[in-house]
Amino acid sequence: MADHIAPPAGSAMAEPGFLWGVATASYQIEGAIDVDGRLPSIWDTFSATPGKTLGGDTGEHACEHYTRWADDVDLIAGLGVDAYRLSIAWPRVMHADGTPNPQGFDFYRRLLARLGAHGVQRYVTLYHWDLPQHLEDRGGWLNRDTAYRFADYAALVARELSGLVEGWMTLNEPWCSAFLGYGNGHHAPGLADPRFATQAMHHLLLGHGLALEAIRANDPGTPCGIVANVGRGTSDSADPADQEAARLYELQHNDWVLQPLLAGSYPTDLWDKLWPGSAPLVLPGDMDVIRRPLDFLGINYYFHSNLHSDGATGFRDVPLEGVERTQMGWEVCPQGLEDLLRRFKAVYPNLPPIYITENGMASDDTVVDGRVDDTQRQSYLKRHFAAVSRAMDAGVEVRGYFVWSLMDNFEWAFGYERRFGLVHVDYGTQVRTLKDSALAFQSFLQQRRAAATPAALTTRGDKP
Ligand code: IFM
Repeated sequence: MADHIAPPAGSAMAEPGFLWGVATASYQIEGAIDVDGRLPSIWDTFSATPGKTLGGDTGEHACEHYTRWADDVDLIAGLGVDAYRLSIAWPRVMHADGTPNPQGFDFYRRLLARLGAHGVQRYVTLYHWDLPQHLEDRGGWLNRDTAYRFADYAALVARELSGLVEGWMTLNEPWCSAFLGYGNGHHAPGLADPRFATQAMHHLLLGHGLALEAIRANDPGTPCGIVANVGRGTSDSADPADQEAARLYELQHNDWVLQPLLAGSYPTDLWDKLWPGSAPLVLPGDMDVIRRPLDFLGINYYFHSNLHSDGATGFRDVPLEGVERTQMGWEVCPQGLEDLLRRFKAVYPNLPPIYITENGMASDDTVVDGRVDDTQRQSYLKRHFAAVSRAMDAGVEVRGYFVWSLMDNFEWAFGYERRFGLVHVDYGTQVRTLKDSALAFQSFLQQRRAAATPAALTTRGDKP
């Protein structure tokens, strides 16, 4: 029998107005990479390159969501969530000449309509890392022009899917696109130079600001935001050099993205201290575009890191002994999420309302007699719900929480080995099995709905 996952008794997170959801991303679940006019993406190229992903895994089949989408929507609705966060694959919906691909849009229209028919709100990310390869061939995010192409794409999608979406998110985790993609090469396109990372980040954020305007012009009234991954970094050493290392870690992971978005400037210690000589080229007016007001901010949080000085200008990760870790090796630290939310509110007075757009963990889950015992995930989620609840009690406005992920999927450079899903996927048969955590989440959502007044329930499905 599944344990019960729930926020603490009396928490605002248990009220009907709080949005509970699950999340996925196009490349991680869709498969069908070469059908109905979909163009190649940088992740097709990268994952097909020997040595880039664990076991040589690619997104070629993934969860076959492109053909199994209707059953997957029913699965989502069956969980009882209020909302589903998904992403649109840019190479599926836009031809290289900028014109729409009707077959790609048909897929997303049917998907979004079925979600809507079930009363599930739709939160749509425009860019979750699957850049069309033809744009990478012209420099990708190192080319300023890509920011303008992204705005064209955002305008097209907002126009085509207007009325089917309750919330738009421009970019997912620009830190990962910039740093892992162009700074250390762990992700597509696999380039490794901090000067590339800072320039890519600038163009990503510029693209975000341009896209906000494009979305608002083409789907007026639907809230728009961006999703940032954040990391908690502290040091177990009181040595000032190690304390400074922890400060630089958070600067690099969090403020590199949040400061330009919310304060219109970059934390210059990035190029004055951490990566000397890596300042990006910023043109007059760019920061005003980047700091355009957000309707909400998505926060993705997973773990804590312990930092020491690297003996020069940077930091190094010194993993703590004897702490709880996930299948990814990530240190479990719910308190870090509360700390960060409180810090962001203190540092950025104009912090918009927050959605936790991703939180969850990977474990080596197996189906035994039709059941998946994922006790650690249930405990992980419950403790993170409590951390968010404490941050809300301290005055941080959090409006919703999306568990990552709906189902096991392609975990980028780690392929299919790492399982983040509430739902187990057998990649041989594509059978989906609700893990105990999914059953526990479902049971919490059912109880919450049963306790809600009829008046509160009629607001479900309305735009926030
Ligand atoms: O799977 C990813 C997701 O695509 C982006 N955020 C982190 C998740 C877990 O690594």
